Amino acid sequence: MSRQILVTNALPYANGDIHLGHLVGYIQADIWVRFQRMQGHAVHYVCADDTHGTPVMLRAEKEGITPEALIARVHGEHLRDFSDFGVNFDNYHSTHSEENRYFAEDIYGKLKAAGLIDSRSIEQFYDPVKNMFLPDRFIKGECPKCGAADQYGDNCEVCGAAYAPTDLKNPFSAVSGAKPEMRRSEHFFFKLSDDRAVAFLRDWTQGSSASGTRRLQPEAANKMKEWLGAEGENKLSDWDISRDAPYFGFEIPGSPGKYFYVWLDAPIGYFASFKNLADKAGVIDIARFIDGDRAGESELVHFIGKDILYFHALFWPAMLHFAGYRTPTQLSVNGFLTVDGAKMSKSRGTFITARSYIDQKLNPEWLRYYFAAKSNGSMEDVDLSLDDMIAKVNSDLVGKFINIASRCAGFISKRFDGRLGVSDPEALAPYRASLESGEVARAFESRDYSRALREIMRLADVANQYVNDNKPWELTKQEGQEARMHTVCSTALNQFRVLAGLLKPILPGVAEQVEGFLNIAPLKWGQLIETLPAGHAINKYQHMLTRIERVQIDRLLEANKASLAPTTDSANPQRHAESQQKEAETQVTASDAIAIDDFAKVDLRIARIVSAEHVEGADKLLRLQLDIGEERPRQVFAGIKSAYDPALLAGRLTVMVANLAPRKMKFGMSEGMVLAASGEGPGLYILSPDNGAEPGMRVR
Ligand code: B3M
Ligand code: ZN
Repeated sequence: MSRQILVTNALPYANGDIHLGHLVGYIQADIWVRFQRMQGHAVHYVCADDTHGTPVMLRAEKEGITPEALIARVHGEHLRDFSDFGVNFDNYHSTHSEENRYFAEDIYGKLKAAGLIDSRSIEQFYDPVKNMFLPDRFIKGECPKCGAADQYGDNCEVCGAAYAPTDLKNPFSAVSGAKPEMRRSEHFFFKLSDDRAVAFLRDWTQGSSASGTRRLQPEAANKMKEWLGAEGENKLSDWDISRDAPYFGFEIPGSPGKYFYVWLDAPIGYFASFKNLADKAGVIDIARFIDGDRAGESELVHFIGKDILYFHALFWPAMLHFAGYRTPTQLSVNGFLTVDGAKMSKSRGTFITARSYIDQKLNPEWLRYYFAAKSNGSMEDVDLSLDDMIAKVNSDLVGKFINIASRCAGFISKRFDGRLGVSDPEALAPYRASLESGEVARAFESRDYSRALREIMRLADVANQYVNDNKPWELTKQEGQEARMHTVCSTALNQFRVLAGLLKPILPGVAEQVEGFLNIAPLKWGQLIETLPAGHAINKYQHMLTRIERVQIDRLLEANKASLAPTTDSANPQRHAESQQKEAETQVTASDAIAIDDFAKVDLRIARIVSAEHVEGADKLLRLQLDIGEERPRQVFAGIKSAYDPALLAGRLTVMVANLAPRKMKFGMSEGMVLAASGEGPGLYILSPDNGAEPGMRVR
């Protein structure tokens, strides 16, 4: 029976570029969708941009455009990135849409009617310069635990402590630099701590859907157990779902000046995109996919990253359930992407954007193949090991798979007028057995693509072995071996056809070329077991996939480094990088070399800027108090007034020369010197140490 499946990917936020880390989940979902369609199931695959909230509002303001203009531009960029990687949504919509407003209001109204919306007054940081309440990520200050400067309002990147923004020491607004004030305001809450919600979630997160599949992967289900606490315990807090104006989003009906929090309407965007598709297509029965009492008639499958599990396994199903909608059949949660074993890094160039990959002319199917080979259906992180990717693509795809066709096709077109001969059933038997066992199909179904590929590559080995054993290039020279050679090449091409079919969910582009070459209708799973008969005409073989060369990867890394170089010459990053290098070279030769002992005479220390203030009567200087772990802070006058707002300096770490002879200045003693970088033009940049440095540490 044909299944009815609605598949979604997480909605990317509308203020940033798509990078390879995003693509892991999108490629995994797209492969699953293509597989299901090859099986003959009906799949609707939708996504949208997640557009609301403070970051989009502020970014648009900074660019001097409306939020609507910003999200329209980003929508185009995102959609183009996805389609260039073969991620083919049936619809790519926006959370800033009438459909989404409709569902958000409907769900909110029903939750309210169910007694699950509360309102209470809360105290929150307010930016008196920008006249707005500050989301946690726009408040910075010193970590209450370890004292590290410049930490975000919810957790410390240095010591890892989690806290409330109100716990920060010397907080400041990251928007204006102003010192925030505490203000009260009325907020709406979704009562997740309600007994009904807790009981529902305990059951939902551990259970299976009607079809028998577990809703959550085992690791995710365990995480939920932790979050929900033991039976009888209630660890859930109510969820704050409103924000005050100014906010880019949907105003809450009946509550002027209050807006739905971006995360309230973001997942609802799945339904909005689907409704938009249904309205355009005209033939989809949308109720079958979203109504609570028709859940048994269809499946709803969400592909998400593990960072947003909380939203999708707690808030979202609870919202849906208590508003009378169906809940997800399954969440497919993927881990983070690392590159060569490390977190993606802008300075190493491993923070690779989707666009740069395409611009550098790398083949998207290489990445699809590699991500598939590293995906096993678990929540583990996926490592993109660049040399391993090169090796795998070159040896598996080009060396084993494409090679079968390139070795045999020429004989068929030259010697047999492009017509196949009789195939050898014995050589096809392992293929038949594998297809009948359903091994590859089961692996695809459970999203264990690496297992699917192991079996597919085993079959590719079988074909290569067969060609090696039968050597058509020798048969062609031997008298009376014509028919044998015809059979060998035809058999190998039939093996190749099956492999292309099995790989088609992963490599849609290559599969399409194979279909053209073999002159066949689009490959379907159920037909793979058939054999192209003698007399079937194929087309001339054309090369389908090239090898990856290391230089292409190096260029890709370089491109992602260059785009992040300091912006003094941002219009031409290439030239900027070159001129920097020249400067460095001339310095080495031009300046007189010093011995290491000379350098060691300078006592450089990490210093915390305890306070910074203007100096009466000085137009260049700021008075700094610098803590370098001594009993009392040092006073230093620094000529950085043109470049820094003193309010933004307090709390920061920097580097100072601690053994400079004190100098008496008009305004007082200066007991050291702060280092700053400058170039020909205006602009001054004091130094910051990497995370982990402490006041008083020696720099050498
Ligand atoms: N936009 C992911 C993020 O920006 C978020 C996903 C929404 S899925 C409904 O971190
Ligand atoms: Zn800390």
